[in-house]
Amino acid sequence: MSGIEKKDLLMKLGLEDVNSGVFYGKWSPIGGKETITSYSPIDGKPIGKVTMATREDYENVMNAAQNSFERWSSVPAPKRGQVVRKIGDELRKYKEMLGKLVSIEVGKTVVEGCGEVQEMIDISDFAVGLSRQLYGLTIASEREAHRLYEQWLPLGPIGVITAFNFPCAVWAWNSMIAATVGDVVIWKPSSKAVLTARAVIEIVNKIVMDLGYPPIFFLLVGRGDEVGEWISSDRRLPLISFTGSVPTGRRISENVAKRLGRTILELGGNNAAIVTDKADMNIALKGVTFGALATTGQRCTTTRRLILQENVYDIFVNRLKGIYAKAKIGNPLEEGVLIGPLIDKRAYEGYEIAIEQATKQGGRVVYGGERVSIPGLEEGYYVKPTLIEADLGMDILNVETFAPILYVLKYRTIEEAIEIHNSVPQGLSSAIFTKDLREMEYFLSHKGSDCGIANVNTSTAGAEIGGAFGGEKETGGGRESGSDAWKSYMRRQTDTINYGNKLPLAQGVEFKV
Ligand code: UN1
Repeated sequence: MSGIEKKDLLMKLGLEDVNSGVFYGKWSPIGGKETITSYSPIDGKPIGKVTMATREDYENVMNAAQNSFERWSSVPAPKRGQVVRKIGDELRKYKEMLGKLVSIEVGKTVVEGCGEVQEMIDISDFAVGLSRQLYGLTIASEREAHRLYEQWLPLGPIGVITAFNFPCAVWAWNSMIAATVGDVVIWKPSSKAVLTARAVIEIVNKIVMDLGYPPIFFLLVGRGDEVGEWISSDRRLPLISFTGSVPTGRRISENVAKRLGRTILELGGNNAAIVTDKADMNIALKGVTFGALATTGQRCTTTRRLILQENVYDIFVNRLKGIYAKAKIGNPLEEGVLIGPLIDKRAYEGYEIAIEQATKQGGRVVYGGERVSIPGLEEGYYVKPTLIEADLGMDILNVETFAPILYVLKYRTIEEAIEIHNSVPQGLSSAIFTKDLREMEYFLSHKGSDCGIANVNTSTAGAEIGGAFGGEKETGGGRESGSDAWKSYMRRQTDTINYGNKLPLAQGVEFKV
């Protein structure tokens, strides 16, 4: 993409040289504030600047959010759904532009960038339907002339902290559901994806406010150790949804727990695919390649470990090497490119360190392991996707490295495969490739995968929005997106109504006064 085209796109999305990074119904003035520069990982060049929130900005956002919540939570849910429907329509119009911006700002391919915006559209559609399905149970009461039921009520302003790798989809998973159930959302995006966040906030609030509603999506750009701390420690935010690393998630969770608030945590994944000797090899190869290489190995759902049955081990590794050799590395804005750059220098260092440690621990690099120089894009951190034959017990197997490194392990029996599979501290996504019913069902049974997501004959990556998304163990236990994840964004109230003319007590207790 030429410089002019890039400039054009940024202008169309209202992204000038320096923008405000704080929205509380209007953009906070930018004068004299510290800024965060957004660099494109494609060529390492700056693409724009956004101001960081001051403490005063923060209070402005909190006050505006509380006022908006008062009004928004009183709007009937199906009407809120209609607003979300219009947001989905607007996002459809912006799909290409936003997708391209995502590509420029975080380096994923344009196809994947547009896929991410599609994910925002999908969750909007889901939320519209949900707006007419916020139901509670009615339960038989043990007391005569009593009705017992539960209802779900809006929770309050909530905080959403997102990572760079899905700079708008994960926000939408949270925000479209939260808005539908009557909450308002304060967003702290990753410092590496501030332009995308700004563009999204502008697009969605315009719809809301043009329809005569108060702003419901707020933005607070800033450093994690500052804004992240403010948000997580603030009692005015009953729920914090955090996507990111395990160490940061632990800190956020401790802050929220100290004030007995709620969290939805989507932390590290260390996902494995098991390929058995009964797999359809072509499907397995495609599924593993997509899982390991999409978003240059920087998805929470990336396949990081490949567990191969010994009879198919050699052939599978050889064929995978062939596919890796053909996968085009380069400018993600160009058609045909599958592997874009890593997000930054630190990510590249992480890639180098992991390979060094794996080698020290006995791993054998059988493909990749090095940086690639792309003509004209020398400042970008492009790397070869990497295959490392590993042995059980290597410490590095427990570590999530956000890079396209795939550790390959060998097994004999399906029980052994599951043991290897479940031996890591994280528990987000998992996959088995097999045509065998017994293997499949074993993998999906309580003795099988210990992850929040378990797939058969498809990749660990690329979940649809309709299911609940999240994982177990160090992944944090949160669930976002579809299914009944909406319940986390509401407060449940159990109600007992006595419509009789006596006061019978539960458990048959007699209280003689
Ligand atoms: C993430 O990496 O945080 O399942 C989210 C997937 C995408 C979402 C990933 N739909 O790979």
